[in-house]
Amino acid sequence: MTTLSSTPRADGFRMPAEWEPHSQTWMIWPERPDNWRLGGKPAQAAFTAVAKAIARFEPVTVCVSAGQYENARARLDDPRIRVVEISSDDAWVRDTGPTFVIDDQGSVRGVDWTFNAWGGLDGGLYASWVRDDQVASKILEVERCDRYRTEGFVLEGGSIHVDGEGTLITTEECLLNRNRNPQLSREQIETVLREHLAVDTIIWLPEGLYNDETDGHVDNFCCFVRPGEVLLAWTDDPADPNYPRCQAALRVLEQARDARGRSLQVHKLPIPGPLYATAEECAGVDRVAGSQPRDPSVRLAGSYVNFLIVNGGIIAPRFDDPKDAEAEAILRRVFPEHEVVMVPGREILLGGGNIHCITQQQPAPQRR
Ligand code: KQY
Repeated sequence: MTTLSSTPRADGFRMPAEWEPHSQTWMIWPERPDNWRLGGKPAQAAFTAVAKAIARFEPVTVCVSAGQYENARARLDDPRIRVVEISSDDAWVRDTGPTFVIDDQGSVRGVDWTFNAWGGLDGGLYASWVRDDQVASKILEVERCDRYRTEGFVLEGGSIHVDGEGTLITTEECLLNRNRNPQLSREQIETVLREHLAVDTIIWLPEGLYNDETDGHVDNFCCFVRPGEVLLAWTDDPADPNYPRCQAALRVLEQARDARGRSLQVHKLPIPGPLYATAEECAGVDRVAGSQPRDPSVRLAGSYVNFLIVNGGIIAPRFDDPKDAEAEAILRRVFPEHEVVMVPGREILLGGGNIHCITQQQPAPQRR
Protein backbone atom coordinates (compact mmCIF):
# COMPACT_ATOMS: atom_id res chain seq x y z
CA MET A 1 0.00 0.00 0.00
CA THR A 2 1.32 3.40 -0.98
CA THR A 3 0.24 6.57 0.79
CA LEU A 4 -0.19 9.21 -1.91
CA SER A 5 0.49 12.91 -1.51
CA SER A 6 -1.90 13.99 -4.29
CA THR A 7 -5.72 14.02 -4.04
CA PRO A 8 -8.29 11.66 -5.56
CA ARG A 9 -9.71 14.41 -7.74
CA ALA A 10 -6.29 15.31 -9.13
CA ASP A 11 -5.71 11.62 -9.93
CA GLY A 12 -9.09 11.11 -11.65
CA PHE A 13 -10.81 9.30 -8.74
CA ARG A 14 -14.32 9.90 -7.35
CA MET A 15 -16.52 8.46 -4.61
CA PRO A 16 -19.20 6.36 -6.35
CA ALA A 17 -22.81 6.28 -5.19
CA GLU A 18 -23.77 3.45 -2.87
CA TRP A 19 -25.97 1.89 -5.57
CA GLU A 20 -23.03 1.44 -7.94
CA PRO A 21 -21.66 -2.16 -8.00
CA HIS A 22 -19.78 -3.41 -4.92
CA SER A 23 -17.02 -5.99 -4.69
CA GLN A 24 -17.81 -6.54 -0.99
CA THR A 25 -19.00 -4.96 2.26
CA TRP A 26 -16.84 -4.57 5.38
CA MET A 27 -18.01 -4.90 8.99
CA ILE A 28 -16.35 -5.03 12.45
CA TRP A 29 -17.31 -7.52 15.17
CA PRO A 30 -18.77 -5.74 18.26
CA GLU A 31 -17.41 -6.54 21.71
CA ARG A 32 -16.81 -3.26 23.56
CA PRO A 33 -18.62 -3.75 26.93
CA ASP A 34 -19.04 -0.03 27.69
CA ASN A 35 -21.00 0.37 24.45
CA TRP A 36 -22.66 -3.01 23.85
CA ARG A 37 -24.71 -4.57 26.61
CA LEU A 38 -23.91 -7.96 28.10
CA GLY A 39 -20.40 -8.02 26.70
CA GLY A 40 -21.70 -7.51 23.20
CA LYS A 41 -23.47 -10.88 22.94
CA PRO A 42 -26.88 -9.54 21.76
CA ALA A 43 -25.10 -7.14 19.37
CA GLN A 44 -23.00 -9.99 17.99
CA ALA A 45 -26.21 -11.84 17.12
CA ALA A 46 -27.60 -8.69 15.46
CA PHE A 47 -24.39 -8.07 13.47
CA THR A 48 -24.39 -11.73 12.42
CA ALA A 49 -27.92 -11.34 11.04
CA VAL A 50 -26.85 -8.22 9.12
CA ALA A 51 -23.73 -9.93 7.73
CA LYS A 52 -25.73 -12.95 6.60
CA ALA A 53 -28.40 -10.74 5.02
CA ILE A 54 -25.73 -8.83 3.05
CA ALA A 55 -23.95 -12.06 2.08
CA ARG A 56 -27.02 -13.10 0.09
CA PHE A 57 -26.13 -10.25 -2.30
CA GLU A 58 -22.33 -9.76 -2.11
CA PRO A 59 -19.26 -10.98 -0.18
CA VAL A 60 -18.71 -9.68 3.36
CA THR A 61 -15.47 -9.27 5.33
CA VAL A 62 -15.72 -8.93 9.11
CA CYS A 63 -12.78 -7.52 11.09
CA VAL A 64 -12.37 -9.06 14.54
CA SER A 65 -9.98 -8.90 17.49
CA ALA A 66 -7.70 -11.82 18.31
CA GLY A 67 -9.75 -12.52 21.43
CA GLN A 68 -13.02 -12.84 19.51
CA TYR A 69 -11.65 -14.47 16.36
CA GLU A 70 -12.75 -18.02 17.11
CA ASN A 71 -16.22 -16.96 18.29
CA ALA A 72 -16.84 -14.65 15.32
CA ARG A 73 -15.60 -17.26 12.83
CA ALA A 74 -17.96 -19.84 14.32
CA ARG A 75 -21.00 -17.52 14.44
CA LEU A 76 -20.46 -16.14 10.93
CA ASP A 77 -20.88 -19.60 9.48
CA ASP A 78 -21.39 -18.65 5.87
CA PRO A 79 -18.78 -19.29 3.16
CA ARG A 80 -19.46 -15.85 1.67
CA ILE A 81 -18.32 -14.16 4.92
CA ARG A 82 -14.55 -13.72 5.38
CA VAL A 83 -13.22 -13.06 8.90
CA VAL A 84 -9.89 -11.24 9.31
CA GLU A 85 -8.06 -10.24 12.47
CA ILE A 86 -7.93 -6.44 12.67
CA SER A 87 -8.09 -4.71 16.02
CA SER A 88 -10.29 -1.67 16.62
CA ASP A 89 -11.76 0.32 19.49
CA ASP A 90 -15.37 -0.33 18.44
CA ALA A 91 -17.42 -1.58 15.52
CA TRP A 92 -18.40 1.42 13.34
CA VAL A 93 -16.62 0.74 10.07
CA ARG A 94 -18.70 3.37 8.24
CA ASP A 95 -16.80 5.91 10.30
CA THR A 96 -13.43 4.25 10.88
CA GLY A 97 -13.03 2.42 7.58
CA PRO A 98 -11.84 3.99 4.32
CA THR A 99 -14.09 5.90 1.94
CA PHE A 100 -13.33 4.05 -1.29
CA VAL A 101 -12.84 6.01 -4.50
CA ILE A 102 -12.64 4.70 -8.07
CA ASP A 103 -11.40 5.88 -11.47
CA ASP A 104 -12.48 4.91 -15.00
CA GLN A 105 -9.46 2.63 -15.55
CA GLY A 106 -10.50 -0.03 -13.04
CA SER A 107 -8.54 1.15 -9.99
CA VAL A 108 -9.88 1.41 -6.44
CA ARG A 109 -8.21 3.54 -3.76
CA GLY A 110 -9.21 4.68 -0.27
CA VAL A 111 -9.48 7.93 1.65
CA ASP A 112 -8.31 7.51 5.24
CA TRP A 113 -9.86 10.38 7.20
CA THR A 114 -8.57 11.28 10.64
CA PHE A 115 -10.95 9.81 13.23
CA ASN A 116 -11.50 11.28 16.74
CA ALA A 117 -14.35 9.14 18.14
CA TRP A 118 -17.03 11.65 17.12
CA GLY A 119 -15.57 14.69 18.88
CA GLY A 120 -12.35 13.78 20.68
CA LEU A 121 -12.15 15.07 24.23
CA ASP A 122 -14.89 17.62 23.45
CA GLY A 123 -17.97 15.41 23.47
CA GLY A 124 -16.45 12.33 21.84
CA LEU A 125 -17.83 8.94 22.80
CA TYR A 126 -14.73 7.22 24.20
CA ALA A 127 -10.98 7.46 24.56
CA SER A 128 -8.64 6.22 23.24
CA TRP A 129 -9.49 5.90 19.53
CA VAL A 130 -6.00 5.06 18.26
CA ARG A 131 -6.94 1.61 16.97
CA ASP A 132 -10.08 2.94 15.29
CA ASP A 133 -7.97 5.53 13.49
CA GLN A 134 -5.80 2.70 12.11
CA VAL A 135 -8.71 0.64 10.73
CA ALA A 136 -8.91 2.36 7.33
CA SER A 137 -5.20 1.94 6.71
CA LYS A 138 -5.30 -1.74 7.68
CA ILE A 139 -8.27 -2.45 5.40
CA LEU A 140 -6.53 -0.72 2.48
CA GLU A 141 -3.41 -2.76 3.17
CA VAL A 142 -5.39 -6.02 3.10
CA GLU A 143 -6.95 -4.97 -0.21
CA ARG A 144 -3.66 -3.65 -1.68
CA CYS A 145 -5.38 -0.32 -2.33
CA ASP A 146 -3.41 2.92 -2.39
CA ARG A 147 -4.35 5.41 0.29
CA TYR A 148 -4.99 9.14 0.66
CA ARG A 149 -4.59 10.22 4.29
CA THR A 150 -6.18 13.50 5.43
CA GLU A 151 -3.87 13.89 8.42
CA GLY A 152 -5.56 16.21 10.92
CA PHE A 153 -8.77 16.57 8.89
CA VAL A 154 -11.47 14.80 10.91
CA LEU A 155 -14.39 13.17 9.12
CA GLU A 156 -16.58 10.09 9.53
CA GLY A 157 -18.07 8.26 6.58
CA GLY A 158 -21.53 8.42 8.16
CA SER A 159 -21.49 12.20 7.91
CA ILE A 160 -21.63 12.25 4.10
CA HIS A 161 -23.72 10.79 1.28
CA VAL A 162 -23.04 11.27 -2.44
CA ASP A 163 -25.07 10.73 -5.60
CA GLY A 164 -22.04 9.64 -7.67
CA GLU A 165 -22.70 12.53 -10.08
CA GLY A 166 -21.00 15.32 -8.16
CA THR A 167 -23.43 16.05 -5.32
CA LEU A 168 -22.75 15.55 -1.61
CA ILE A 169 -25.19 15.94 1.27
CA THR A 170 -24.11 16.54 4.86
CA THR A 171 -25.09 18.42 8.04
CA GLU A 172 -23.74 21.60 9.56
CA GLU A 173 -24.34 20.12 13.02
CA CYS A 174 -21.60 17.58 12.40
CA LEU A 175 -19.11 18.96 9.90
CA LEU A 176 -19.12 22.48 11.32
CA ASN A 177 -19.04 21.26 14.91
CA ARG A 178 -16.17 22.75 16.92
CA ASN A 179 -15.14 19.21 17.90
CA ARG A 180 -14.26 18.14 14.34
CA ASN A 181 -12.24 20.75 12.39
CA PRO A 182 -12.53 24.04 14.34
CA GLN A 183 -9.50 25.50 12.54
CA LEU A 184 -11.26 25.32 9.16
CA SER A 185 -14.03 27.46 7.68
CA ARG A 186 -17.02 26.00 5.85
CA GLU A 187 -15.32 26.89 2.55
CA GLN A 188 -12.09 25.16 3.56
CA ILE A 189 -14.03 22.04 4.59
CA GLU A 190 -15.83 22.11 1.25
CA THR A 191 -12.47 22.25 -0.53
CA VAL A 192 -11.29 19.09 1.26
CA LEU A 193 -14.53 17.31 0.29
CA ARG A 194 -14.32 18.47 -3.33
CA GLU A 195 -10.70 17.31 -3.63
CA HIS A 196 -11.09 13.95 -1.89
CA LEU A 197 -14.48 12.84 -3.23
CA ALA A 198 -14.59 14.72 -6.56
CA VAL A 199 -17.88 16.43 -5.75
CA ASP A 200 -18.93 19.85 -7.04
CA THR A 201 -22.13 20.69 -5.14
CA ILE A 202 -22.47 20.36 -1.36
CA ILE A 203 -25.93 20.48 0.21
CA TRP A 204 -25.79 21.48 3.87
CA LEU A 205 -28.72 20.38 6.04
CA PRO A 206 -28.73 22.36 9.29
CA GLU A 207 -29.05 19.37 11.63
CA GLY A 208 -29.41 15.61 11.75
CA LEU A 209 -31.77 13.55 13.90
CA TYR A 210 -32.45 14.61 17.51
CA ASN A 211 -30.13 13.01 20.08
CA ASP A 212 -27.89 11.41 17.49
CA GLU A 213 -24.68 10.90 19.46
CA THR A 214 -22.60 11.47 16.32
CA ASP A 215 -23.61 15.16 16.23
CA GLY A 216 -26.15 14.61 13.51
CA HIS A 217 -24.73 12.22 10.93
CA VAL A 218 -26.61 12.55 7.68
CA ASP A 219 -26.74 8.76 7.23
CA ASN A 220 -29.26 8.55 10.06
CA PHE A 221 -31.44 11.29 8.57
CA CYS A 222 -31.28 11.72 4.80
CA CYS A 223 -29.83 9.79 1.86
CA PHE A 224 -29.90 9.63 -1.92
CA VAL A 225 -31.92 6.85 -3.54
CA ARG A 226 -30.79 7.81 -7.03
CA PRO A 227 -29.59 11.08 -8.59
CA GLY A 228 -32.24 13.72 -8.02
CA GLU A 229 -34.13 11.82 -5.29
CA VAL A 230 -33.61 11.65 -1.52
CA LEU A 231 -35.23 9.94 1.45
CA LEU A 232 -35.70 12.12 4.53
CA ALA A 233 -36.60 10.91 8.05
CA TRP A 234 -39.91 12.53 8.86
CA THR A 235 -42.41 13.34 11.59
CA ASP A 236 -45.68 15.30 11.32
CA ASP A 237 -45.85 15.69 15.11
CA PRO A 238 -45.03 19.30 16.11
CA ALA A 239 -44.32 18.07 19.66
CA ASP A 240 -41.55 15.78 18.46
CA PRO A 241 -38.09 17.40 18.83
CA ASN A 242 -37.37 16.10 15.35
CA TYR A 243 -40.16 18.25 13.88
CA PRO A 244 -38.13 21.49 13.44
CA ARG A 245 -35.15 19.46 12.21
CA CYS A 246 -37.25 17.76 9.52
CA GLN A 247 -38.88 21.06 8.50
CA ALA A 248 -35.51 22.82 8.23
CA ALA A 249 -34.03 19.99 6.18
CA LEU A 250 -37.04 19.94 3.84
CA ARG A 251 -36.71 23.69 3.25
CA VAL A 252 -33.05 23.25 2.24
CA LEU A 253 -33.78 20.24 0.03
CA GLU A 254 -36.68 21.98 -1.72
CA GLN A 255 -34.43 24.93 -2.59
CA ALA A 256 -31.41 22.84 -3.57
CA ARG A 257 -30.09 22.08 -7.03
CA ASP A 258 -27.72 19.15 -7.48
CA ALA A 259 -24.47 19.18 -9.43
CA ARG A 260 -26.36 18.53 -12.68
CA GLY A 261 -28.82 21.37 -11.98
CA ARG A 262 -31.74 19.11 -10.99
CA SER A 263 -34.14 19.95 -8.19
CA LEU A 264 -34.58 17.14 -5.68
CA GLN A 265 -37.63 14.91 -5.19
CA VAL A 266 -37.97 14.30 -1.42
CA HIS A 267 -39.52 11.04 -0.16
CA LYS A 268 -40.50 11.13 3.51
CA LEU A 269 -39.72 8.09 5.66
CA PRO A 270 -41.46 7.96 9.06
CA ILE A 271 -39.38 8.03 12.23
CA PRO A 272 -40.05 5.01 14.50
CA GLY A 273 -41.10 5.31 18.11
CA PRO A 274 -40.17 7.41 20.04
CA LEU A 275 -37.85 4.60 21.12
CA TYR A 276 -36.05 4.31 24.49
CA ALA A 277 -33.70 1.74 25.99
CA THR A 278 -35.16 -0.16 28.93
CA ALA A 279 -33.60 0.03 32.40
CA GLU A 280 -32.56 -3.59 31.97
CA GLU A 281 -30.85 -2.86 28.64
CA CYS A 282 -28.98 0.09 30.16
CA ALA A 283 -27.93 -1.97 33.18
CA GLY A 284 -26.15 -4.39 30.84
CA VAL A 285 -23.68 -1.74 29.64
CA ASP A 286 -20.40 -1.36 31.58
CA ARG A 287 -19.91 2.07 33.10
CA VAL A 288 -16.57 3.64 32.19
CA ALA A 289 -15.56 7.25 32.83
CA GLY A 290 -15.36 9.09 29.50
CA SER A 291 -17.61 6.65 27.66
CA GLN A 292 -21.18 7.39 26.63
CA PRO A 293 -23.49 6.66 29.60
CA ARG A 294 -26.77 4.85 28.88
CA ASP A 295 -30.01 5.99 30.50
CA PRO A 296 -33.60 4.87 29.84
CA SER A 297 -34.85 8.47 29.86
CA VAL A 298 -32.74 9.41 26.82
CA ARG A 299 -34.54 9.05 23.50
CA LEU A 300 -32.78 6.81 21.00
CA ALA A 301 -32.04 8.19 17.54
CA GLY A 302 -33.90 5.40 15.75
CA SER A 303 -34.23 5.83 11.97
CA TYR A 304 -35.15 3.67 8.98
CA VAL A 305 -32.87 5.86 6.81
CA ASN A 306 -29.89 4.04 8.32
CA PHE A 307 -29.95 1.23 5.73
CA LEU A 308 -27.33 -0.13 3.33
CA ILE A 309 -27.71 -0.47 -0.42
CA VAL A 310 -26.03 -3.68 -1.67
CA ASN A 311 -25.88 -5.35 -5.10
CA GLY A 312 -29.58 -5.89 -5.76
CA GLY A 313 -30.72 -5.42 -2.17
CA ILE A 314 -31.60 -2.96 0.59
CA ILE A 315 -30.64 -4.09 4.10
CA ALA A 316 -32.77 -1.99 6.47
CA PRO A 317 -33.46 -2.03 10.21
CA ARG A 318 -36.79 -2.92 11.76
CA PHE A 319 -37.64 -2.08 15.34
CA ASP A 320 -40.80 -4.15 16.03
CA ASP A 321 -42.52 -0.78 15.83
CA PRO A 322 -45.92 0.07 14.30
CA LYS A 323 -44.10 2.13 11.64
CA ASP A 324 -42.05 -0.85 10.40
CA ALA A 325 -44.61 -1.85 7.76
CA GLU A 326 -44.98 1.68 6.36
CA ALA A 327 -41.20 2.13 6.21
CA GLU A 328 -40.78 -1.20 4.41
CA ALA A 329 -43.50 -0.27 1.90
CA ILE A 330 -41.83 3.07 1.16
CA LEU A 331 -38.44 1.43 0.69
CA ARG A 332 -40.01 -1.12 -1.70
CA ARG A 333 -41.65 1.70 -3.64
CA VAL A 334 -38.54 3.87 -4.01
CA PHE A 335 -36.25 0.89 -4.73
CA PRO A 336 -38.38 -1.19 -7.13
CA GLU A 337 -35.29 -2.90 -8.60
CA HIS A 338 -33.95 -4.00 -5.20
CA GLU A 339 -35.07 -6.70 -2.79
CA VAL A 340 -35.80 -5.01 0.57
CA VAL A 341 -34.66 -7.10 3.53
CA MET A 342 -35.56 -5.83 7.01
CA VAL A 343 -33.41 -7.17 9.87
CA PRO A 344 -33.64 -6.47 13.62
CA GLY A 345 -32.07 -3.08 14.34
CA ARG A 346 -32.77 -2.51 18.02
CA GLU A 347 -29.54 -3.98 19.44
CA ILE A 348 -27.49 -1.90 16.96
CA LEU A 349 -29.50 1.20 17.85
CA LEU A 350 -28.77 0.62 21.56
CA GLY A 351 -25.07 1.05 20.66
CA GLY A 352 -25.74 4.39 18.98
CA GLY A 353 -26.24 3.74 15.28
CA ASN A 354 -27.61 1.28 12.79
CA ILE A 355 -26.95 -0.81 9.69
CA HIS A 356 -25.38 1.90 7.55
CA CYS A 357 -23.08 2.86 10.43
CA ILE A 358 -21.77 -0.69 10.91
CA THR A 359 -21.06 -1.34 7.22
CA GLN A 360 -18.73 0.05 4.57
CA GLN A 361 -19.18 -0.87 0.93
CA GLN A 362 -16.14 -1.43 -1.29
CA PRO A 363 -16.99 -0.47 -4.86
CA ALA A 364 -16.18 -2.82 -7.70
CA PRO A 365 -13.57 -1.59 -10.18
CA GLN A 366 -15.19 0.15 -13.18
CA ARG A 367 -13.83 0.54 -16.70
CA ARG A 368 -15.56 3.19 -18.76
O1 KQY B 1 -23.81 6.21 13.91
C1 KQY B 1 -22.65 6.07 13.72
N1 KQY B 1 -22.13 6.28 12.54
C2 KQY B 1 -21.72 5.70 14.79
C3 KQY B 1 -22.33 5.72 16.10
C4 KQY B 1 -21.30 5.52 17.15
C5 KQY B 1 -21.89 5.31 18.44
C6 KQY B 1 -20.87 4.93 19.44
N2 KQY B 1 -21.49 4.63 20.69
